[in-house]
Amino acid sequence: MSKQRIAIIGAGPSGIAALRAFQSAQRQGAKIPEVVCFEKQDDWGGQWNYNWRSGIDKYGEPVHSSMYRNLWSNGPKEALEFAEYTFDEHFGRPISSYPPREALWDYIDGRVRKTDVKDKVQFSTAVRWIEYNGEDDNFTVTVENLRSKTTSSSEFDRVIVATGHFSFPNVPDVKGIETFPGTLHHAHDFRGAEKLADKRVLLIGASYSAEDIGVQAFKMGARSVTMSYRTRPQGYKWPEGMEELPGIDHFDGETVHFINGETREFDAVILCTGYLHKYPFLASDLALSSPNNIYPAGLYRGVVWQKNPKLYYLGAQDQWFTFNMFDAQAWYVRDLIMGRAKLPSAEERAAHVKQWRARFQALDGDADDVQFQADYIRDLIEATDYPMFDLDEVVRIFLAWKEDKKQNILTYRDKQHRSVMTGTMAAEHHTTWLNELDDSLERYLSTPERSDIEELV
Ligand code: FAD
Ligand code: NA7
Repeated sequence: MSKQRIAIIGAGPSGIAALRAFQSAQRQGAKIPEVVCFEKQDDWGGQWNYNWRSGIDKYGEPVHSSMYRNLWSNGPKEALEFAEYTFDEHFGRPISSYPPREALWDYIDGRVRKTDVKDKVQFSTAVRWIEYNGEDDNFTVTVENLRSKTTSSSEFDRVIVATGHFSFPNVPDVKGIETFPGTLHHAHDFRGAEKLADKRVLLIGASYSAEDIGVQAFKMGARSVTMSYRTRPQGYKWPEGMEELPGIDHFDGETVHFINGETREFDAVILCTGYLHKYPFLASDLALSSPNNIYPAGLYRGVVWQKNPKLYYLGAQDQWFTFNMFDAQAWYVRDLIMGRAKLPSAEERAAHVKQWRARFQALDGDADDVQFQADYIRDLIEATDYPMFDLDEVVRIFLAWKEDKKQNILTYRDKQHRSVMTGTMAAEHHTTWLNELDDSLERYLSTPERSDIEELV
């Protein structure tokens, strides 16, 4: 029998998790399928692979990453740590709980840097179309090599979609917004807050992007930061100069009228209105369509496409947990593909999805959400040989993080948490987040003289 061929679409943290899962089985002596990963960027890391460009990349493709220069982890690193590659192993010493983007990219890369996993990735290669062939029960995957501008097609037995879902901006219409004379972007195109210094900034949205771009703008000296919520305010104790207002009724030039009757004038507007699940290389019967939530409909155990169980999605959920959840998903999908785990019948799968969806729909607030996602991951790990870790302790870390944010949204990143993988307590960083203006890995890992620090305070 010829080897199964597996296509992985995307080499972000989820795609790398899939590559790593197969490699791990191979290291234990198992015969693994032929795996090919297609990645449209020149390097891996997905969102963490920062791109100074916005809009269109050098190949004329939509820029994938929504990350900005000044981004630091917005959750504690202890909640995303790989169970089989720890921060201690990577950095060789304790680091702080909220590393900047470059340090996290280095960690993701470090796990697989010294292996042959990278050889399985075809970089600068965009997947254009995936067709399911009913008769042969396989998929034709058509790709374009963006460097040579050549297209080619080949057959695969299974497809793992790992293209992320924070890349295609959700851009709502707002009455009169076309009359706004200042700068107007979506968070996807935001690359750094420096140019917001002295500006009156409006952020539309009330989730992670609004919160973090808001505090970045504050840090970089924005004259004022106003965040507009649709459903409910974020409710943090904002420092002077930051405020939350309800929805927008309309724009009239630089003046914005809010639905509570208040008005403000702005120089810059950033739409922090989230992202769309969009899979332009899949027909509608294969493409996931969902709002951003932690249990999208149509996926058995959050990964198997119910309508065609040879198609899998990784990382399709809204994310409390990230890297270690992608690992758990990847290990489970690998085991299904390699016949180590049994796929239940369509009816059993549907019943399972129904049960988890019902639980998901009854969730009431953040604490419930985090616990739900922890239970979801536990269920996957129990079905695989991925190392189990103390998920309940990670839930407590998340709740402590939420509490720290409630206490002070500007200082939560200066707190330390303990790794559930190694027991190591995070180090105190040499400079507080508010005072640190250099986000480079070099600076992060350096040990500056005390006077350097004091100069910044
Ligand atoms: P992605 O990282 O999005 O990777 C998908 C990959 O697929 C990309 O490399 C892309 O180029 C490739 N791809 C897409 N389409 C194609 C195609 N047609 N053909 C070939 N390749 C394709 N998580 C945290 O844990 N902590 C944080 O602090 C944090 N901050 C974030 C901040 C921002 C602004 C955003 C947007 C996300 C943040 N996240 C954070 C969540 C982040 O999405 C995950 O950490 C992680 O990157 C998701 O991994 P992924 O592999 O599923 O998707
Ligand atoms: P999210 O978490 O999906 O949040 C989107 C926000 O945008 C949310 O507050 C929505 O309000 C709001 N939204 C959506 N549409 C509208 C309209 N039409 N008007 C006003 N407000 C709207 O996206 P984020 O970008 O914040 O975060 C995504 C990832 O990036 C996350 O993983 C981070 O780590 C970084 P709602 O509450 O639904 O009323």
